[in-house]
Amino acid sequence: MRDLIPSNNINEPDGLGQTGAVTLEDRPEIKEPPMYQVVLLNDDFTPMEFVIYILQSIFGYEHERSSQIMLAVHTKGKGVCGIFPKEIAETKSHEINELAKAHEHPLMSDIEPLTD
Ligand code: TYC
Repeated sequence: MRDLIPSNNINEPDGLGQTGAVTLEDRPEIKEPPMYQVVLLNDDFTPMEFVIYILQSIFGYEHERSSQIMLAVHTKGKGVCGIFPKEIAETKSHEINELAKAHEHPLMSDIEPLTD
């Protein structure tokens, strides 16, 4: 019976065997983007208040929280200041490094992939 139906009938509008129908999955898989942590590195010269200012302006932390993160980096050598999708993490790290350079401080940050 199938042979009697022309290929460009209403079920195959383009005549190429394509119905144009879209199949929706019952439970579409929602993939979360891979996340990256922005890591701040300690150095001996960048003023503590400058690091606090960076954390407030780039990450939106309040002074108290920024101070805690800065002191953790100061004592441990490095520390995570936020976790974001790759492009946002790259932008924030780049902003830190550029601001530090503009103020002639050696402060550096980097990003690291988070594998869960
Ligand atoms: N160690 C610096 C100082 O004693 C302060 C500092 C903290 C620098 C954190 C960088 O990521 C840093 N002035």
